[in-house]
Order: sequence, then C-alpha cells, then structure tokens
Amino acid sequence: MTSDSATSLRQVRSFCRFCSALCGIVVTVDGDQVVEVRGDADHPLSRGYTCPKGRALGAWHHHPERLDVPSVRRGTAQRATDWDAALGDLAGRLQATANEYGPDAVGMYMATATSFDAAGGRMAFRLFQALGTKSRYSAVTIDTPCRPLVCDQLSGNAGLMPCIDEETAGLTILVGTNPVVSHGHTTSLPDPVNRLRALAAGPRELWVIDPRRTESARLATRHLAPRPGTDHAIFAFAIRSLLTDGGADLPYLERHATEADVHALRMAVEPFDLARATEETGLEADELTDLVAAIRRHRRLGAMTGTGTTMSAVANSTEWLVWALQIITGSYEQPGGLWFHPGFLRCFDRRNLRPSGPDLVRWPGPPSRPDLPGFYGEYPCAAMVDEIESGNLRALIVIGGNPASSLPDTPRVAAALASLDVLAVADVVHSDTAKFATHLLPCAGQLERADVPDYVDQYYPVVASQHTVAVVAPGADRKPLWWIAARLGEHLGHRLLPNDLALDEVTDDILLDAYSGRGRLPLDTLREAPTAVIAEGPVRGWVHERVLPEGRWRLAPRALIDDLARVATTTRRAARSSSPDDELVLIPRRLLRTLNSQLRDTQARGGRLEVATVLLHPTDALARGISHGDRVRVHSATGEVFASASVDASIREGVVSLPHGFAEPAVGRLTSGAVDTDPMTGMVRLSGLHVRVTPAPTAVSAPSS
Ligand SMILES: Nc1nc2c(c(=O)[nH]1)N[C@H]1C(S)=C(S)[C@@H](COP(=O)(O)OP(=O)(O)OC[C@H]3O[C@@H](n4cnc5c(=O)[nH]c(N)nc54)[C@H](O)[C@@H]3O)O[C@H]1N2
Ligand SMILES: Nc1nc2c(c(=O)[nH]1)N[C@H]1C(S)=C(S)[C@@H](COP(=O)(O)OP(=O)(O)OC[C@H]3O[C@@H](n4cnc5c(=O)[nH]c(N)nc54)[C@H](O)[C@@H]3O)O[C@H]1N2
Ligand code: SF4
Ligand SMILES: [Mo]
Repeated sequence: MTSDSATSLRQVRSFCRFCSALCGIVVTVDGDQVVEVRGDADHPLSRGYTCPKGRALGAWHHHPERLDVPSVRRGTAQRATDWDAALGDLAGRLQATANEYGPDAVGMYMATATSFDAAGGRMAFRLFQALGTKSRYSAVTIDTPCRPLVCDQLSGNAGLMPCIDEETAGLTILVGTNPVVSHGHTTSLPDPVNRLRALAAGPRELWVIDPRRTESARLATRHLAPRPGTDHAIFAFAIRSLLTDGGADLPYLERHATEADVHALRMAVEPFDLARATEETGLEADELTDLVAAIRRHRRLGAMTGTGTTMSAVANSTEWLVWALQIITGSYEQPGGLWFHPGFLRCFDRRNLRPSGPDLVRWPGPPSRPDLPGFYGEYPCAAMVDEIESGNLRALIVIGGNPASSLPDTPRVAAALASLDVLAVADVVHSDTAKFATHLLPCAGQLERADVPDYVDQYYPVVASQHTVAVVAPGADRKPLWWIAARLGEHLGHRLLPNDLALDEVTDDILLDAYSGRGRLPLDTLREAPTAVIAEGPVRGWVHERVLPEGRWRLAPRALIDDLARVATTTRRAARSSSPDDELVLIPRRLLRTLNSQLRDTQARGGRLEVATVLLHPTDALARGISHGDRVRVHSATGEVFASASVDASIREGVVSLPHGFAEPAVGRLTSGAVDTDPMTGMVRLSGLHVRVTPAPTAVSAPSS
C-alpha cells in the first residue's frame, strides 16, 4: 500500500483470517518484521473495527513456537530435514499403510484454519479425494452438523446459508450465539456491538435466548435465559401458537408447503402448550407469550442459532423448529426475514445445484462404531479415537486443526494420537497435536500468502469479497499449504494441480485465478480495489425458484418428527425429576482473545492473555462454599478439570460455563464420544453436560473480571 523509504516501514492492506468476520486490516511491516496490525477504516464492512485477535496477528506470526522447517520423528526426537525428504518419507509410509491395511487406514482431519486458506483448502481437499479413503474427518461434526442435516431435510440441499438482512430486519433472534465475542456463527458480524445496536434500535427488536446474560444479551431488547438444552420447547410453543391462534402466513404456506406437512408439523408441536413450555424451559409464561407477540407484531423474523444449541442434545429439533418457524411466517427470501447467501466465489444462485443425494446422506458409518452414522462423506469426529484404538485408522494427516485439544475424551485422544504409525501435522505453530507428530509440515501463515475468502465468503452479511497479497514472503522454510498437498500428492502418484500446471510454475495467485472463474466479479477487480468489494446486497428468490422441489419446503420430515419425540421425552423427564442437589449443567462459551486453541499463549504487545475460568452463579457458589477466584474441581462421569471460579450472577442458577481450547482446563476431559453422541449426526454433546463443582485444595489468584 505505502512505504516510507526513510524508515523502511511499509503498510499493507489485508484482511484477518482468524474468524469469518474477515475484518479489513492495515499491517505495518519493517523488512520481514510485522510491527503492528490495526483496523482498515476504509473497509466497507468492518469499518476500522478489529478485535484483540486480529491485533495479535503480528505476535502470532512471530510466535516463539512457530514451525519453521519440515521434520520427521526418529525415535523420540524430531529431526529437521528438507521438504523432499520429509514428504518422500511421509508418502512412502502412507503408501505402505494403505498397501497393508487398505486405503481407509489412512485418514485426514481438516479443520478451522483450512477454511481460511483458499488455495490450500482446495488442494487439501483434492488430496482428501485422491487418497480414496473413507476416513475423512472435519470440524463440522464437533460444531454444527444439525444445520446441513436440517437444511438438507427441508430443502433437498445441505449447503444453504441463511443470512440476516441488516437493511430490512425487524425482529432478530439470537439463539445460543454470542456474536459480541464470536462475531457470529452463521452470518458474521464484524463490528458486532454497533451492528447489534442497529438491530435493536426501535421499532426493531433484538431478542437473545441464552442461559447466560452475555455481552450480546446486554444489547438486546429482551433476554430470555432458559434451562440449557430446552430451546426446542420455545420454538415448538411459538409454532403451535401461530398455527393455532393466528400469525402464520397461510397464503405463503399454501404455495410453499404441502397441507399434509403443515398438519404433521402442527401434530408434532401439539404437546408444547404454555404449561409444558414453561415447565421444560424454566421461563416465565409471559416471556414466552411476549415472544410470540413480538413475532406477530413483526410478522417475519430472522433467527441465528449458534453453538449453544448446535452442541446440545436437542440440536436437530431446535434447528428444525427454528427453520419451521421461519417458514410458517414466510420469512425466507422476504424483506424482514432471511436471505440465502449464494457465495461470492461459488455463486450457488447461478448454478444447477444437485440435491445432496442419498449416497451422501447414507454414507457408511465407521466400522468400530456401528452405532454412529457417516455424515455427508465423512466420519464423525467422535469415532476417530475408536477407529485408531481398533487399528482401523493407522495414519492420519491433520491440516489446520488441533484434535488433541478440540475432540472429547482428551486423555484417550492423546494416547490414540501417540499410538499412530504416522501422524502428519500441517500447521503454523507447535500445537498440542504437533507434539505427537511423526511428520511436521510448516505452513505459510495468513500473512505469508495471497488469498481471497473461499466458501467463508458466504458468511459476509452481503455478497462481497476481498483479495490480499502476501503481506510478507513465507519465512524460514515454510511452504504454502497448496504446495505441501500438491507435492505430497506427486509423491503418491497423483496430479492435484488444476489445468495441468507444473508445481514449479505455480503461485498463490495462479491458483486463486484458477479457482475464481465462476466468481461474482473477476479476481482482477478485487485485486485492483483498495479494500473489500461489495457486489450486491441480499439476493432473494433463487432458493424458492431453483432449489426447492416445486418451490415447496419439506416442512415436516419424518426423521425430524421422530427426533423431536425422542428428545422431548428425555428433556421432559429431566425437567420433572429434581436433579441431585449438587449437580450443575455445563455449557460452552468463547473468549474474545482466543480462537479455539489459538492465541492462548500469545497476544499483541500489552494485551493480556486469556484465562479460562469456571463461571457460576453466586447461589451455586455459596452452596458449595466457593468464592470468586477459588480454585475449583469440575468433574463429570468421564473426567475432571481444575480452574479458578468466576462467581457471576450473569449465568442462570444451576448452570456453569467453561471455555474450550486450553491445555488446562481441558474441557474435553468432561465429555466422551463413547456416550454422548447424537444418533442422527454423530455430534458429541458439548453443551448440557452434567457436572459437579467442588472447591479444590490449592488457591489460585483471582481472575480479573
Ligand atoms: N473470540 C472467538 N471467536 C470465535 C471463536 C473463538 O473461539 N473465540 N470460535 C469460532 C468458532 S469455531 C465458532 S463455531 C463460532 C461459535 O460462535 P457462537 O455459537 O456464537 O459461540 P459462543 O460465543 O460460544 O456462544 C454460544 C452461546 O450459547 C450459549 N448456550 C450454551 N448452551 C445453550 C443452550 O442450551 N441454549 C441456548 N439458547 N444457549 C446456550 C452460551 O451461553 C453462549 O453464550 O465462534 C467463532 N468465533
Ligand atoms: N468442549 C468443547 N469442544 C469444542 C468446542 C466447544 O465449544 N467445546 N468447539 C468446537 C468447535 S465449534 C470447533 S470449530 C472445533 C475447533 O477444532 P480445531 O479446528 O481442531 O481447533 P483449532 O484450535 O481452531 O485448531 C486450528 C489449528 O490450525 C492452526 N493454524 C492457524 N493458522 C493456520 C494456517 O494458516 N495454516 C495451517 N495449516 N494451520 C493453521 C492452529 O495453529 C491450530 O493448531 O473445536 C470444537 N471443540
Ligand atoms: S473479529 Fe477479530 S479475529 Fe475475527 S476477523 Fe475480525 S479481527 Fe480477525
Ligand atoms: Mo466452530
């Protein structure tokens, strides 16, 4: 962007790729040193905003444990080597494993960071396909499998991305999501406080449903704090009220749903009258009736669910009923409701989307866990540890993920990863998982590669994109992920590069050009623009016209009706039986300065490191003799963790909250894929776990709060 020859400082515009807010940044560089990262005031979406994670990008780039050279483990020591030796050795061992045990013995886990590396993500996926293995894992099945499932069941396509319409929104409901910290789970909200304030400015209303009075709830018109894992009852009650007493958009339903489906939906929610809904959720009657009144007032709504519901035992039912509520109010693809983001690069609205198809839906489950389903061409993460322990999975390639931290069953996962014949880790730092690696593959980080948002552009609140140059050249002996995947492919006898390109003639930008052919605007337009480019606002109508079979939603699929009946029985029993006095319900929460396991040990100069505390209500603390700052033990049926207590009335009584991503407290010890998995998706329950919290022997210093 600019350079100052007197001081050798350069300023380069880019965008942050830690989370899907994709904020515009201006990076000050001195030679190969990243000096400062600040918000780009000219960025049309983030408008100068950044969070502490973005501002820590320089520190992350210069992380003391940054991976610099490829290495191969010999005995217990990692030995630095060159790329061809590392990848040649890796390929030989992968090939030997596949020859002896079959292709499924070689697996791959692709997670968070792969989504933010356009060329690398595409090439890693090509490698995935070339391996010809069924042992594919991704973070989807420890995050949000209910969304593709429900979307597919209702529309015939698993990939639709509902998006808040910031211009026309009337009633917005956040359910189990805290965008002030997370910046959104579906639609991203860069500059979240200002955006939520705008959504709450009368006559607009913003409702937040969360057992904790979160940073987002504080900005809301109204906050409801239900018992965790009971959200389905709120939406079932709302649907029942609108269908029975008025408020549903009947002319819309006549055109876009079948009478039989409307009837089946009505029957499914029939048990959820006001008494039942208050009993299950623990909410007051007027909280529920006021919500229904707000929906009637605005006629349409836009709801965003998040990990609070997608990680709960009622994930599928809640997601279904939220969609169903939006369908019966005619909210999809209408002003005041939600639109579907077609993606800037992929432009789904201009393609013939094929239905997801029974082959993907009925993908076989993992052999060691016949109780779990396959999920859209993957195995659920819950099964990875069983697959390794049973000897089915012997070699694993981990790309942009940290399963040692993000999977449940922490001690079992660590032992399983350590037992693998081959564990190749492509990362930028020495992660918890990298400790067990046989092959370490140092990747070019986000400041070291030219990039555009690939499918994550579907999270922008408008149809937009941005190109960035590499802010600095890859340091040490790091390579772009696309290069690593393509070169490993060559060693294995596969040509993964597009258009017959040869590896030594390819650059980031040549690949970005090859992958951007269908984009909304040519890549050169993005290259020439000073910052992000907005192509269009909401695009409405394409899902009704081109995706829905005969323009109709499958409003009440049998599988989801059955799922609701199943979970409703369990949650009702739970609401009625008084749980043992000392038992609490554990829910997740995200922290502003960390991104899953990333940034827990690095922050921008002067920034404080994040501390993962146990949040609990003063009444629950008092009953256990716990004071703010005390060290406590949290234990469940599967394990225990220790952390300091944050006594805080913002959380509902009976509920405790603990973040994930830390080596201690490693919340993954408290849950197990062996017991708490969803039968339809294989998702591990990470919200709504029964735990006990007791004082622990040694005191630690009080956390700042
Ligand atoms: N700063 C930061 N940002 C992140 C991340 C991060 O680690 N740090 N991670 C990124 C990732 S991978 C994701 S998937 C997204 C997730 O984004 P979000 O889904 O917005 O995640 P959270 O901020 O944890 O918000 C979840 C909320 O659900 C509430 N909750 C828990 N159980 C229940 C329940 O049963 N019902 C209801 N209604 N609410 C419940 C919790 O109290 C919490 O406030 O964030 C992304 N952004
Ligand atoms: N108990 C509990 N468990 C959870 C959750 C929870 O709320 N509670 N949340 C779940 C959710 S929503 C998710 S998405 C998963 C996250 O699961 P993961 O994606 O497995 O976890 P991360 O810690 O985000 O790991 C990202 C890795 O990518 C690396 N990385 C960063 N930048 C780059 C890059 O440019 N290139 C490459 N190759 N690597 C890079 C980081 O160093 C890090 O090791 O965890 C899940 N697990
Ligand atoms: S919200 Fe923070 S982490 Fe996310 S893109 Fe913006 S600066 Fe980066
Ligand atoms: Mo996630």
